[in-house]
Amino acid sequence: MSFTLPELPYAYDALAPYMSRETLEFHHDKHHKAYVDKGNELIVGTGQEGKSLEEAMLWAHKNNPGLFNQLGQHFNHIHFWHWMKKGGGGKSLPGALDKSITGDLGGYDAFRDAFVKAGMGQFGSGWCWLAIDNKTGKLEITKTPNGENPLVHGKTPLLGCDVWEHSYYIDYRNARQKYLEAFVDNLVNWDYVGQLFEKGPIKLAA
Ligand code: MN3
Repeated sequence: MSFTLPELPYAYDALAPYMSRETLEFHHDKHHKAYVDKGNELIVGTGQEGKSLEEAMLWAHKNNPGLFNQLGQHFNHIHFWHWMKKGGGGKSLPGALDKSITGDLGGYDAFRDAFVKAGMGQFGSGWCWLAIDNKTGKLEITKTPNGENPLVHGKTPLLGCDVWEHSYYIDYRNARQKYLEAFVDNLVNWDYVGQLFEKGPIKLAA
């Protein structure tokens, strides 16, 4: 079984003006597609064909960095499209998630501040995250370089923002902070984040 590029869960112009049709056309149709195509090419002969994306990704993280770059980014982008919606963002969090954000992170405003700071603090390409630490069960804000994600560090991603320049340069040029603020304030699909929170930690055999 090979990996496939999922359709966007909304129209290309649905997220405008916060994320334009042009950005989504390049980001989904070119960048995400390239991760899928290259991942399918590099996985041949590794023994990981037919494994789930998460299992193959975790294997590649330890054994095959070139393949990991592609599979990590495929995993991240599958979720990234669902982490946004038209009319999203702001404080409309599901109750249980809101409670944990208050308990573990000090409330929504502290979350917003830490999430934007993590995205700004990631030098070069990467991602910033809201994740569950699988060991403690607590929420935390993290950042990762390139195609890495919290899963390879024993954590479960609930929300991630892509801070590769291809995600914001068309709409925001070099203003990464404006992009991060627009993502949190106007795009986050809290319903999807809440669903992942309810599912709880993803635990994979190492
Ligand atoms: Mn990207």
